[in-house]
Amino acid sequence: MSLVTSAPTLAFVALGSNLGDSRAILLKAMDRLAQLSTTPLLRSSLWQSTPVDCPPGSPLFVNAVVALAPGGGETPETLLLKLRSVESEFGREPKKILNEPRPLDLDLIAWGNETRSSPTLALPHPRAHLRRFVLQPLAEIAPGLVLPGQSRTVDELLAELNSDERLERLGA
Ligand code: PH2
Ligand code: MG
Ligand code: MG
Repeated sequence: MSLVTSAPTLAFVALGSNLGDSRAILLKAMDRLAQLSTTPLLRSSLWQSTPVDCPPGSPLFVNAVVALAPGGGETPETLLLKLRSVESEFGREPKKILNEPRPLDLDLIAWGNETRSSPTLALPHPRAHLRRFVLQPLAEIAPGLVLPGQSRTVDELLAELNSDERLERLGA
């Protein structure tokens, strides 16, 4: 008999919305993502954030991060397809303008220690470690996580971050 167990690989997904009832959309989307996880979802708070690299006059965002435990047959590529389809369920349309307002954006930030650099999937997300709207919620659920390619934990990255993004935690 073996009692050796190992923690499941976690996939981290960043959620963002700046079109429609963003708070309600993110809460519903988290429930939807829970269906893709074999263990209860780890959920950050909802954070209101100022737009980064968006068209002038873009609305404020609501952002969050969740961690899910993918099922046995899942790969980063199959999960990505499911995330795209959840975005569509919430009314996301093909983009016409870079970073235009959207009801739901689901970005795969990391999947365990996997790395990818294909045109459709980069892992870990190449800008995750630079963005407060990702790091701040991520720090609530995985402060000690070291993203592949980084030497510092999420908490350390956040403490050292030089960015003028403003974030405000939204109450439940
Ligand atoms: N997403 C982007 C670009 N800029 N800014 C904030 N505050 N939050 C986001 O989710 C976000 C962004 C591209 O997807
Ligand atoms: Mg995004
Ligand atoms: Mg996206």
